[in-house]
Amino acid sequence: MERTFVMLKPGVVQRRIAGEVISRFERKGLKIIALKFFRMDRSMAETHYAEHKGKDFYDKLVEYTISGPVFAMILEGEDAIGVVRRLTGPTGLKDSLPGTIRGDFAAQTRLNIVHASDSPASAAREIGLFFQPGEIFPWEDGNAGWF
Ligand code: FUP
Repeated sequence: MERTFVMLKPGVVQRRIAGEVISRFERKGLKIIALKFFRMDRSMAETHYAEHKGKDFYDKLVEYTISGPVFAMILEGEDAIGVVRRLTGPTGLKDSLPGTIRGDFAAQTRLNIVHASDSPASAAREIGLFFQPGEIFPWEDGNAGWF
């Protein structure tokens, strides 16, 4: 089992599509084991996107990230990092195909709706940045064999 970090960015809240996006992760069979709704401050957004500091899109990316509340969550499942990245689709608008979350809901690369960890190292870092251990609730289900 693997854990990954997913964030539904402010545009998801503004467009009232959070349920639809979360539903895609649930229907795949991933488990939500942590979830919070909050507005990030600038310093947290800058820490989260530190790898992009200095790039031309960085300032606007940070502004967008703190422009309103987000849903932050941890999803668990077999190969969860790869599974979630395939569900979200690639970063760039031109590469994200219909059927993926970004392909279906995002009209600009910068406003691409969701963030998802891209490696075990980033998943560990991001989970640690957004959640305390006591905010994570693993659970068992009787249908586990189906997923
Ligand atoms: P991802 O891991 O798919 O979220 O992609 P990145 O970490 O490379 O990019 C983080 C965010 O920066 C993207 F969600 C959108 C923004 N971005 C741009 O605005 N322009 C770019 O050319 C690349 C990324």
